[in-house]
Amino acid sequence: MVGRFFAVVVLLVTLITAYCVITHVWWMPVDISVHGPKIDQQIEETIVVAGLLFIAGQIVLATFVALYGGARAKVKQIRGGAKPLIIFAFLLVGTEVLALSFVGSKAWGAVYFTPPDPGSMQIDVQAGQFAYYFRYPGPDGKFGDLHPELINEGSQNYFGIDPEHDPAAKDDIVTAEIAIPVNKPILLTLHSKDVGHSFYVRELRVQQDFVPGLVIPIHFTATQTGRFEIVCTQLCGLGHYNMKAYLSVLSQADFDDWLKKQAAMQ
Ligand SMILES: [Cu+2]
Repeated sequence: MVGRFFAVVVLLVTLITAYCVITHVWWMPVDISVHGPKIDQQIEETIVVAGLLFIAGQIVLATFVALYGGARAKVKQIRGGAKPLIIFAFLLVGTEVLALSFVGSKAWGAVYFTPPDPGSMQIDVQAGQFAYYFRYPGPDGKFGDLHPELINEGSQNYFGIDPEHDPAAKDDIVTAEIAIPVNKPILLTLHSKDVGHSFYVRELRVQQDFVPGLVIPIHFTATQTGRFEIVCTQLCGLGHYNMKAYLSVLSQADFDDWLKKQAAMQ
């Protein structure tokens, strides 16, 4: 009796879970990137494969529990031990993971093994406990050199640039929010001034860690205008929960206006 009751519970949990996944009750937000559809397709495929195995596993569990569970349960040694079963499971799961990695490498390669478009707009990003700062090269199109020893929150020199001695740094535009033109390839170069952080924009399907001491490039093209949240997804200290910024995807004209206003505020 207990066994059958538990089997029904297992099947109900399976049905409700499958329903929520299939009807996308909790699902990803809309994708606004050029590379995103490949990632979404990969996630769908992974969920289908994992979901079918999950359902099959739950049905087997429910069957065994209905047949042998409850008061009739007896501990019985499988003849010859469970070794063959474990080897079989090991090979099955191993093959599945390998197959998914192989298929998924296409989506991964589209993000990481494709060089950025040569016409990309480069924006420098500095992460630090617990904020992001962004840097545009200004009218000369050149970034000033970085001198970490010059980083100073008090004088708002978040990147450690030297505008007094470095002509390329003079017109650099440093902002607390990032704006980009829609349909324009963007290349971000990520720096961290203290610990590991992360740049995560759900709608862009971009999630990349910052590592102190490294300059990490990441590129993407946004296809829709709007305002999106950037959150830090690496536990980076007490203020981690509050580490966020906003990304505005604007039309080219709006972007030009925005950048002009930011330049005037430097
Ligand atoms: Cu952080």
